[in-house]
Formats: sequence, structure tokens, C-alpha cells
Amino acid sequence: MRSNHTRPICSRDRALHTAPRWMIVGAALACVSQMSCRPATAQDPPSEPAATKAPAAVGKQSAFEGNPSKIDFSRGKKHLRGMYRGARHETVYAGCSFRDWTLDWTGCCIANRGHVRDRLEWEHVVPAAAFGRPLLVWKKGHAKCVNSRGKTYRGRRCAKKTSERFRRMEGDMHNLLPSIGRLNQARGHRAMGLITGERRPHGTCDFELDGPMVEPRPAVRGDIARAYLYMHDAYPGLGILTEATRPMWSRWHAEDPPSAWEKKRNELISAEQGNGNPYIQ
Ligand SMILES: [Ca+2]
Repeated sequence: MRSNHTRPICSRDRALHTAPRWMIVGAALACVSQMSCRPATAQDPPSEPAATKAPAAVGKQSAFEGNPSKIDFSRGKKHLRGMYRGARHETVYAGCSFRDWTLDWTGCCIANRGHVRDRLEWEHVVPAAAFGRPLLVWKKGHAKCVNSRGKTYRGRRCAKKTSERFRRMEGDMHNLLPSIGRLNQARGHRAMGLITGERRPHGTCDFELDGPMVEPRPAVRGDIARAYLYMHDAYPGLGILTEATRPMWSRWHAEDPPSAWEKKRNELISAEQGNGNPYIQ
């Protein structure tokens, strides 16, 4: 679906970029509406060189980094499953219903084909490659990234092994949404945007795909935008947003405001992880 409709960035969005608001360090409850309770003291350890050239970062950057509790991906997934327990929820791209981590295929826009990826997974909204590739260890490897046969490796596996910053980004629960594995796989590292026409390659799901681009359904565009806006601010210098993409994310954020569940989820994550997503109020 193509939409030429443009709306201005809401004043709250603009207000969130005023530095003093970000820099309030307070009690745990205050964390719900703040980016983090812990200053980003740290650059990556010396073993991890700084980010390489990334697309021009835009907007005022936060003085903090996300995931101060340093929850890794494995623990993040466990915490999230607990938060979703006991109520009915929807998968991000397909909008299919699940409860207690069991998919209800009735009325789902794709059929269960017994495919190995016809299961629930946690989708990195900002793909791991998008925040990992700018790290040198991803591109160049590291002295510690050698397997038992003496062969060197790079990429996600090396970043995971050597970079605390990568592990924090990978485990940041604000960037994880439940998805049917097949659509998670179809999205891959693709960028998001509006695609002309209405080609739906996955059943009747409103999940369009064209070359390097996917277009998610309108009801989750805001949820996705808020993850991008948050990740860009929480992990500066990686070019998660660019001058070219920021207007779309701001528009999607304004057009699809946070639902009651998104707000509740933000509070639950904040209590566990130690920081909220300030775009969710
Ligand atoms: Ca929504």
C-alpha cells in the first residue's frame, strides 16, 4: 500500500530530543520514561575497535546507552516470554494470534505447513546485521575468533563473542517482537518502507516484499518505528537512522501511536532491563 500522506513529527517526538530530559538519572520508576539509568560510560573495550564509517547519524544523540542490565539475547527472550504469558497476543508481521507461546492458526493469514520455521521466534526489528556490521569485529574478526581447527571467523558469531556492546544490542528487549519464523526469515536484513502495489507473497498476510524492501502492516508500523527510533538513540554512531529514513519513522510513529499493551510491555521491559523506550508513553 502506498501512502503519500505526510504528517508533521509530533511535538512529543521533538521534545524527546531535548538533552536535559534524557539526562535525568533517577529511581527505578523514572526509568520507565527515561532512556537509561546508567550513563554510557563506556566505549567498547579496547579489544573492540570503534564503529567504522556508518551512514550519517541524524538527530540529537542520547548521552546514554540502552540495556544497562546487560541482558543478553538468550536471557532477553526468556524474560519476554514471561511477560507475554497469560494473555492473547499477536505476531508482528502476520498479526496471528498466540497465547502462552502457542500459535492459534485459525484465522491466521498463512497456513501451518509444518515448515521448520512455522513457530514463534523473537524478531530483531532493527536487524542484528544493521547494528553489528558497523563494528570492526563483525567485518574484520578478532584474535579470539578462531575455532578449534584454527580457522578464523567474523560476523555475528565473532561480535557476540568479543563485543559487550553487541551483546547488549542483541539482547535489548525493546528491539524484539514476536514473529512467525517464516516471516522473520523472509524479512531477513531487508529495510522497511512503502512498496508500490499490494503484492503479498506470504498467504494473505499484509506483509509485502519487493527486492531489498519489506512493507509491514499499518497496525505495527508505529511499534516498529519506535524500536528504530529508540535503537538509534540508545546506540549512537551506528547509523541506524539516516537523514533519508528518519522522516518515515517519525511519520509511522505519529500515525500508529502506542497501544495499551505496548505501554504495558514498555513498563515490564523497563523494570527488567533498567531502561524504558521514551518514544512509548
Ligand atoms: Ca501499533
